[in-house]
Amino acid sequence: MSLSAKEKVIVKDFFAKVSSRSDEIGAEALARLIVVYPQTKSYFAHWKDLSPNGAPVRKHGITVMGGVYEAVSKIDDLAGGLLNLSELHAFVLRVDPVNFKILSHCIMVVLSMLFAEEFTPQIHVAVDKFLALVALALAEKYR
Ligand code: HEG
Repeated sequence: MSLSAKEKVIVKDFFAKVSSRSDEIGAEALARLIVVYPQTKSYFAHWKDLSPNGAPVRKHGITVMGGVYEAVSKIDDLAGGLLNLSELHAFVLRVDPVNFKILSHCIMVVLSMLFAEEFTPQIHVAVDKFLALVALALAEKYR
């Protein structure tokens, strides 16, 4: 699977358009991740406050979206561009790659919620593919 040149433009344009609300997207997506898929909380057990709208969850949601924006900037070479992040998640954090797909799903839900008008089926399909490729790139170092 790969993104066409047109899909890359769609992804870049969409994330540029919603960038002013990036923090909100990330915080809401991470809050949903731990509420809807509580098994994911085990990775964040070292935080004092695991409440969905608490400071650590919000802050980490913002960090994760920073990673997503980094991926947008490296859209032509996701595997290479996200290598360091993949190594961190594989060898240090030991995050089961299935969780990348679960988080992608939460991001999609939040995008459709916050941008009901803008998130057209055409953008939906391109962003869905992009996030699947980001998940694949993050899992690169597991093999
Ligand atoms: Mg990960 C740290 C990005 C999915 C658990 N994650 C980080 C960091 C970034 C990032 C940028 C900080 C790296 C650093 O400090 O150098 N994460 C990122 C992306 C995605 C993702 C882009 C998927 C789109 N992370 C993810 C998932 C889990 C997870 C699904 C677990 C369910 N990440 C995780 C943990 C840390 C990071 C436990 C360390 C957090 C901390 O202790 O502060």
